[in-house]
Amino acid sequence: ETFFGVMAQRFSDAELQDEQGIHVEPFLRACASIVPVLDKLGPTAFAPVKLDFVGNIRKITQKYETDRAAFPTLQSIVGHELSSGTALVRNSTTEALLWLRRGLKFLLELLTEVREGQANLHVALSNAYGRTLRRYHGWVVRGVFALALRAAPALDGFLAALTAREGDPTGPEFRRQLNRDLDTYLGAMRAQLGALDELYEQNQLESDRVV
Ligand code: 6S8
Repeated sequence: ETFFGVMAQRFSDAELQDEQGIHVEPFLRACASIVPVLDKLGPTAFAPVKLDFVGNIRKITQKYETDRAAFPTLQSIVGHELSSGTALVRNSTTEALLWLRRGLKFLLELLTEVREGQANLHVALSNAYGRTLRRYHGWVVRGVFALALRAAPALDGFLAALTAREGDPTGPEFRRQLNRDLDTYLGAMRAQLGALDELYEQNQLESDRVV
């Protein structure tokens, strides 16, 4: 059994609602469910990555909790900030979601590389990074990525972190199950990120500012 079989909440459990609204709670739970794998892979080496990722989940949660009824979907939160003119201010929820979304795109690309058979995790990580986060990072943050890359395990270690229990086999049967789980997981993730892309493009919330 793979991690995807036992994780608390998957993107595939947070189905897209009418008019492509993404419900806040299942989406944020699906994001939070990724964190245990990061902890398993390297609590120290990936601490900055985790801090950033969890920080953005927390920022969106806090906004959501100010008025759950008014904010059923991510779109409703961004829409509210757009109409009050606060979407583009520093530390807005729209900004937190922008970065959360970028991190998820990185993960989507990484897992897609693995699903498609990339046997070298470092290559998969570099490819995913080059296609997603790298363009938004200045040299300091690129250095943080380089350090994370050095701390990353080989593919076997990564796959071991994706087993549900200690001692699960990483043989062909596990791999087949993992591929099936990834197809479901990545399909749902791609759909939700696509809906968020649309939200950000339509409202010109995309930014190419480098951090
Ligand atoms: C901007 C920026 N955030 C921040 O400055 C950067 C932080 C450090 C990121 C380094 C990049 C490293 C990525 C490599 C990951 C390697 C994993 C290795 C696994 C083997 C923004 O920050 C704030 O977010 C925003 O709130 C606001 O304050 O300007 C704004 C103001 O600044 C980023 O670039 C976002 C980086 C997010 C990376 C998240 C990746 C986590 C996802 C998954 C990792 C792998 C998990 C394992 C598989 C799980 C299977 C289910």
